[in-house]
Amino acid sequence: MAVLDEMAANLVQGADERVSELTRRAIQDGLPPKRILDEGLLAGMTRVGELFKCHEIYLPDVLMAAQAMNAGLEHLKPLLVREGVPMLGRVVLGSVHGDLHDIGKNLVGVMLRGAGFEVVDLGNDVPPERFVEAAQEHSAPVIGMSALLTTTMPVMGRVVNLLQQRGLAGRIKTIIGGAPVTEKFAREIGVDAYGYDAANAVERVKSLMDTQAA
Ligand code: B1M
Repeated sequence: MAVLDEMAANLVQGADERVSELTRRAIQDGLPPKRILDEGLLAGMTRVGELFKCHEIYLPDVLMAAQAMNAGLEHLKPLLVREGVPMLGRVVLGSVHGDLHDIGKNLVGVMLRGAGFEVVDLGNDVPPERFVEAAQEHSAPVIGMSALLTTTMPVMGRVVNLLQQRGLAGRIKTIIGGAPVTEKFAREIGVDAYGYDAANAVERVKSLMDTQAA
C-alpha cells in the first residue's frame, strides 16, 4: 500500500512531520491500526535497524528515525489500546549500579519502544534490588541491563543471583549489553541473552518474549 511504503521510507529518513501526517492520513483512510503499525512504522524501524547494523547509518540517524516513529505512534497508540492490540511486552531497563553512562542504554530504550515494547526506564546507577523489584512491580518478563565500565559489569551477575535467590529466574529473563560486555561474559554469569547493539537487543528481547510465551 503506497501510504504505508511512503511512511516507512520517511521514517528511515527521520522525517517526523511527514510520518505524523502520513499516519493521520492512513487512519483517515480507514486502514487498521495494527496494519499501519506493522507495515508502516515497524517496517521502517526494521530497516533502520538493518542499516544501523551494517554501518550505513549512524547514531544521530537512528535517533531521528526514533523521533519519527514516536510522531506516528502518538496517533496510533490510543487506537491500538482501544482495539486491544497488545504492545509486544514490557521491559525494565537501566544502567547498573556505579555506572553513569546512559547513552547506549537510552538508545536501546528508543529502539525497543520503536519496535512496540513498553519500557520502564530506571535510569542509571541502578542497584540490583531495584531491577528485580521494578520487574515484579510492573509485571515485566524481561530485565535489560547496560554497563560501560569493566568495574560495574559484576553488578549484572548480582541481579542474576538475586533472581535465583528469590525463585524468579526463568520467569523473569535477563539481557545485558554495553561496550565492555561480551557474549562469553553473558554465558559466564548466566544471563538469558546478550545484545551487541541496540538493534540486536530488540531481536534478542523479541526471542526472549517468544520463549516466555511458549
Ligand atoms: Co566514560 N568511559 N567514564 N564517560 N565513556 C568509557 C566507557 C571508557 C571506555 C573511555 C576510555 O577510557 N576509553 C572508560 C571505561 C574503561 C573501562 O571500564 N574499561 C570510561 C571511563 C573510565 C569513565 C570514567 C571512570 C572517567 C572518570 O571519571 N575518570 C567516568 C565513570 C563515570 C561512571 O559511570 N561512574 C566516565 C564518565 C563518562 C561521561 C559522564 C563523561 C560520559 C557519559 C555520558 C552519558 O552516558 N550520559 C562518558 C562517555 C561518553 C564515554 C565514552 C566516550 C562513550 C560512551 C558512549 O556513550 N558510547 C566511552 C568510550 C567508548 O565507549 N568509546 C567511555 C556510545 C553508545 C551508543 O555506545 O554505550 O556502547 P554504548 O552502547 C551501544 C552498545 O554497547 C549496546 O547498544 C548501544 C548502541 O549500539 N548496548 C546494549 C548498550 N547497552 C546495552 C544494553 C543491552 C543491549 C545492548 O541490553 C539491555
